Amino acid sequence: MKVVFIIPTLNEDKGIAKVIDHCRSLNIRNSSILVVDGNSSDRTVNIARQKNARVLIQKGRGKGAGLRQAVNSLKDQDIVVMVDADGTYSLDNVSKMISFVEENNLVLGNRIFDKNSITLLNRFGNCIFNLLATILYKKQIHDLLTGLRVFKAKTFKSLKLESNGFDIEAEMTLKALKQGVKIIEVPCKYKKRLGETKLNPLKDGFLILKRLLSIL
Ligand SMILES: Nc1nc2c(ncn2[C@@H]2O[C@H](COP(=O)(O)OP(=O)(O)O)[C@@H](O)[C@H]2O)c(=O)[nH]1
Ligand SMILES: [Mg+2]
Repeated sequence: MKVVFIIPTLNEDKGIAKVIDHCRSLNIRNSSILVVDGNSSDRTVNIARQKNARVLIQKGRGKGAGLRQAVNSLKDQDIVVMVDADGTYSLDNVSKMISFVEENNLVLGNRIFDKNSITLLNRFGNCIFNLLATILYKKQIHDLLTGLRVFKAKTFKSLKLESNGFDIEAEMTLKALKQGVKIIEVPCKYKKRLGETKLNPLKDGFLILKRLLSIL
């Protein structure tokens, strides 16, 4: 089976080279790298191409729209490793995560935050969303919004996701819970990001909340 690392980017010229190198250093058999770019105005796309990654320029903007476009371009059997381009996620457990994907169709990286890797506001938001999801869906999820995940393209497509923005992770986790997709969480270290965040805690927090309530 083929493994595809999908890396969504928007102006990530500080982190993209490091993340591509990190993915390659895992030496996963039959793997390739697909960068899906939301029309960056910096050198992200040039760097990704120099590093011999395949680059897909998405139509329009938004992490969710970009990821959906990227996964929809794959074959159903392909295994996707989804990871951000900002150097935050440790990939130490990715081989293990891939080995779990036959039994558990959605494998989530459960973030263990380094000091200063996340703002207090974001940490608070994460806690509230995890708590809400646990209460509403009656299954404990420790990290609903994690950006490191492994799944088959087929599973992703079956969820019929609609999010265009940073609500994509919430939608994916909650629809998987609702549809009885087996989920497993694997710990992953989370470091301070390279470059600047694209997430607006209040605007995107509200979008995520709206998404969470719409799936109930
Ligand atoms: N393709 C694509 N990727 C995006 C877009 N917006 C953000 N991203 C990427 O999504 C990932 C997560 O964004 P980030 O700013 O790190 O959000 P945070 O991790 O929640 O703080 C990063 O790799 C971004 O470059 C977009 O419009 N299109
Ligand atoms: Mg990030």
